[in-house]
Amino acid sequence: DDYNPPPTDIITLTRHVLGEGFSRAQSNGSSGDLTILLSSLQTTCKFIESMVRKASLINLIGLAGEQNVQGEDQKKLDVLSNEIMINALRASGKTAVLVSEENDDAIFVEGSGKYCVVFDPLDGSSNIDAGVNIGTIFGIYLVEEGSKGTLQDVLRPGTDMVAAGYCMYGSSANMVLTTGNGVNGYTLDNAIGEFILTHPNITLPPRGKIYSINEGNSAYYHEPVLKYLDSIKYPKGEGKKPYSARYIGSMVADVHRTLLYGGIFGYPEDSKSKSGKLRLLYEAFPMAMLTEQAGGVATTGRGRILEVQPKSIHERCPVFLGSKDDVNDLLSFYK
Ligand code: P6P
Repeated sequence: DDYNPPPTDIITLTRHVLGEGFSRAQSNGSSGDLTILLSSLQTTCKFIESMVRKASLINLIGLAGEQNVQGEDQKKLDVLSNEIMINALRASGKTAVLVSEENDDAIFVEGSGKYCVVFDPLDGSSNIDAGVNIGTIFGIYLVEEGSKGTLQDVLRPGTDMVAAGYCMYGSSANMVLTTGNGVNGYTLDNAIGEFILTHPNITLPPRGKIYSINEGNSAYYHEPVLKYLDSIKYPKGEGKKPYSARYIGSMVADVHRTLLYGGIFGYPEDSKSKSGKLRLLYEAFPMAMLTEQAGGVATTGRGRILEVQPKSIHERCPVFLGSKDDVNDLLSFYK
């Protein structure tokens, strides 16, 4: 009698979002389009995951021989992931404007789609060859009232986003998503090809014990950052212990750990990178929306990331995000 039947009431991502969609429909009459859009995003992430898994086998490792808009060497996986994502989003029939880290210009989709998706198809790709976790990051806007989809629809503050998420390709594929009612995590069950709800209602602890920043840039840091780091490495006060340093150098992996364990992640501006390194539209905004929806704080050091008004689709912005007490401690050095 060691027969233990498998669960037969599994909550897949599609079922879970449909459920949220249903409650949203009761509020604003959404027609399920977001659910359809998210299922095309799921397909993309499953495809990318399968490629990332096989990468070393079908020699996708290594340079594709081209440069992207950032002037970085494109890895083959980058190129394929970007193509898959653009094709799936276009084919969904629900999109009007697409912005990809890999494309100089925005892509305008013919048809009646009403969603704009900004994304980094394979963030952290400089780590691909080392087998480090990488991921897809995306944010979703509704086109503005009466718009058919123009550049203005994607040059809006992150507060206008209706959904945001990432899929991390690691020992398993983890999708983390918010549609504005909290944050949920799903794990891909390859046996049935479904993302299963495994981390309902992800909530950041008010304070963590980990800081995550590339201290190799310390020589370029401005005073407030240096003072904050000093305060957590050489804490004053009876019994205070220093924080642990954890830095993977892949934003999806560093943010995922921060959402689950708490603490603070940062990529500040410094004397070398005037606006930091991370991209506003498809790195900072989605991660900031997730962080706030999980009860945390996401700031540029001067203000709330989500309230930044983008001027161009590839602009950068300084990022600090994580547990609210930790980020507020950092902000106290900016006074
Ligand atoms: P650095 C990866 O290339 C990336 O865009 C993010 O995923 C990551 O957080 C950051 O750059 C790492 O940058 O300068 O610390 O190597």
